[in-house]
Amino acid sequence: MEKEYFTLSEILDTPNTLETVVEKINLVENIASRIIDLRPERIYYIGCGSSYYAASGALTPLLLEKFPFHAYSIPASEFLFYHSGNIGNNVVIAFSRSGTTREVIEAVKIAKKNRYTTIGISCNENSELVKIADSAIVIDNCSEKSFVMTKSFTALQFTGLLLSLKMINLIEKDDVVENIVKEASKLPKFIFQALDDIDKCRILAKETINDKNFIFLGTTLTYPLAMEASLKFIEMTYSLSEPFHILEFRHGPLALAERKNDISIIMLLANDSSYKNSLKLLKEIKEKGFKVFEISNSGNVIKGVRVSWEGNNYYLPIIYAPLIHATVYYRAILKGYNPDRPEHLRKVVEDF
Ligand code: F1P
Repeated sequence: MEKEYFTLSEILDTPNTLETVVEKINLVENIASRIIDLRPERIYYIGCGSSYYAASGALTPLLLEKFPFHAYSIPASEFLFYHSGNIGNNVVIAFSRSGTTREVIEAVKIAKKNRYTTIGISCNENSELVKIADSAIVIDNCSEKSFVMTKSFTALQFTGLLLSLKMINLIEKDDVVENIVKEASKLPKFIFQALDDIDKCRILAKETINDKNFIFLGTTLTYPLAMEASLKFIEMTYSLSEPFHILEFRHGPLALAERKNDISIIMLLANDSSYKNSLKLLKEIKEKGFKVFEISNSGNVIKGVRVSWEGNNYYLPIIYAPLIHATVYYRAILKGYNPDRPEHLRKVVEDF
């Protein structure tokens, strides 16, 4: 019998953790309205590692367009290096599973000194982040034994996304946005069912087991998840992986056709305005001899995993994330690695 690691049970627990986020929607709305009442000049979504990618997914450029203020998602360290000098009516939203990552804490401290309003989103109620932030959202059932972030990543992004959507709705009441927020309650059950197909993730891991490198292609909606997927392949399976925006693949990375035999490309597709061109690229790179897989909500998946989500595409990264986490988990197992405790990885980085 194959040994089961914490990481697998944590991935499978994603829907339960998302359920607790849905239950916090009033708190999320409260904080959104506090931010909007401030009429801030700038909002920074910050974090480190997977939490930075969760922050980026919570602020997709699509949402950014709807904000009347400037909003950025940046690593906490870059905030410290280049953005901490601004003084004024700004907001920092800090994402951190542990709530103790040093760069995040330093960023929040300096933001407070500069009179910013600070919001923490964390899995750890007793953390320094939750203590020092002006307001905090603590996600229940979100801490993990595994060093790598799986369900916590998905829950942090989901919470941040709901916060962004609530802010947009408060800026200008919009029934479409309100309905998207309402749809959030359908996600836990949908993901629970999608994880029934976890064998497809194992098959994907098996089919790519001999590849040394991975490329994740995403669009505006799925690109932050492409970054997270790449980090996870590096952390759990020591395989070099790179994210690109889908059609950016033609602008340089195509040269890797020289090494196509040890590379797998995984496309994170959405059946939206990007789909037709994505399929064209898929065909083109297959003809070049690359192995290409899809995670998609379109009906035509040839190799990979199809999800039948018909709700709003903003939620696609939340649905795809546990499927990607499961694929990396199986790759680690098949390679004989310990997915709970990857070599050299620290659960929390406490130096800066
Ligand atoms: C984030 C993080 C992880 C990474 C590593 C170190 O921590 O960068 O993404 O896997 O283990 O910590 P946190 O701020 O969310 O606790």
